[in-house]
Amino acid sequence: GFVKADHGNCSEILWQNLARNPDRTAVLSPLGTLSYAELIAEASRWGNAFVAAGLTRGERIAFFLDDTPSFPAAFFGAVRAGFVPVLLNIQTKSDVLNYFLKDSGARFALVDAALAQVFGGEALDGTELETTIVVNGAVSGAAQITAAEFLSGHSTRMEAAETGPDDMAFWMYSSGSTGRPKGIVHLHHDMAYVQQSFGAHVLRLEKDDICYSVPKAYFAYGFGNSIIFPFSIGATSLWMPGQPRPEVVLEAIETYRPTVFFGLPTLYTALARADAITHHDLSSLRQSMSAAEILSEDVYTAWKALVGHGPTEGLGSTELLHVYLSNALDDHRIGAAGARVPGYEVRLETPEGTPAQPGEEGVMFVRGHSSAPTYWNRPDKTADTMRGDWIYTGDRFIERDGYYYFQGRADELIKVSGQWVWPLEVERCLNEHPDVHECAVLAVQLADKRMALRAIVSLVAGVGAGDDQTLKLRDYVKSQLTPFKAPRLFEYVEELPKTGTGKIDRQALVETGES
Ligand code: 3SK
Repeated sequence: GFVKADHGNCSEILWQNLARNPDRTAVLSPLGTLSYAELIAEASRWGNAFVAAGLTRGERIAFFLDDTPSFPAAFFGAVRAGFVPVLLNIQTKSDVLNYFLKDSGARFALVDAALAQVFGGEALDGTELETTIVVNGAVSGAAQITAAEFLSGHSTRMEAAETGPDDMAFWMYSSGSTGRPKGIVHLHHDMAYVQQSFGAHVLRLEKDDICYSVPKAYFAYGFGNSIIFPFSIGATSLWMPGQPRPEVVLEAIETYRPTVFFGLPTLYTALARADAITHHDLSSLRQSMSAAEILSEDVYTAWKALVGHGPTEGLGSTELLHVYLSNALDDHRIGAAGARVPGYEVRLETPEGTPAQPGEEGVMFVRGHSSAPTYWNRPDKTADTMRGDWIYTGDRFIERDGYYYFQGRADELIKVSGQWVWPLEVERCLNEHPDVHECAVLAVQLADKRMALRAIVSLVAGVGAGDDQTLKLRDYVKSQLTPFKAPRLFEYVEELPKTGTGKIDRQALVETGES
């Protein structure tokens, strides 16, 4: 059975490797390689340095870090000492950063040198921040010190603080598709549970595996891929800083020869279309995973033709910490987010509050022992989402043969010409048109207060935008769906804005529609 892990301190995930395989490679990166013994020594220095700096148990430390070896070292040092890393999206702009710092009350922050400029001025106004520790480079402002200085003289050994399994361990913020982002509080036992469930039952890494997660570790999906799964079994994790442009990713695969690759649909789409793909040796890959959004059949097939296997699709959430619905490596249903991952219970509820029958649509609830108990300081949002031990996901699904098919968000239904439309259905239809590279369909209120659909479309290379194109796409939707589902407004963009996690940034699109 699945039980709440009894890890009193989640740093045990890393520390157990000290006795088991101290000399195996824990971390690979362009900035250097660390064995498990070296990573643990480095993490100890961080933990001891935080204690010496006078932090108190449970105190938050803001992490504004790219994927480099400093991330896991500082993370494990902080949690081992009983402090709480707040893992921030490094694409955050200064106004939202200011909100994160105020909301978390962090006095200490870790920032990559390449990002240190953002950590000044507006971002710090009115916050409690006292010390910014700059990793991987030089300081660029007052109240900043380098990691070398901060860590200097601290011991490379460290005992775990007396935390318990239900104590707060780390936070991540929801990307906030609407409203203010919420601080998602995870506990010390959550990481081990994710390994027991998705790690042991779906991913099933071997010790010789090298994991490469393009989604970064501040994102829950990347955090599991780069930290929880490889370190739980003594495998290797590749940490690549910088923008994951297709050429960079392909080069990294050729150079570091990862065996297990983690991406998102937008990345697989870009890689499958990159001219350079056929010039790179991708033969090290034995398994690829995808999450967060639906992967199109074309991209699944293109990836399979390139590397010999399609990406295994799953779906998770930051509230649950990782994936709770997944396809299996040897049983993949195209278009399905997946089946329930062992260790999680899922149920679909109809709008009437009754259990949805197979083939009937319902909103998904999930439970399992890795779920965040609360949002920080947001009792209203906590009550909306954390319902007893169930998490209300707000995602609508249909279940067939134990596999779940995503139908859109529960809050996205809009009424056009007196009839209900799910924007996702229109998006899917447009995405099937050969001229469309990607698109988003949103509701927009017209001057006379009626609602209409607005499509924001990026066309494939070589196809021109304009009224003729709009007519063509509108006619296509009319022919495939029903006429009232054809968007009234079409806008063409080079590229759709993405969140730090690679999803289409719908909130940014809503804002451009309002201006
Ligand atoms: O979006 C997802 O599918 C996901 C997967 C794992 C962890 C976190 C998230 C949001």
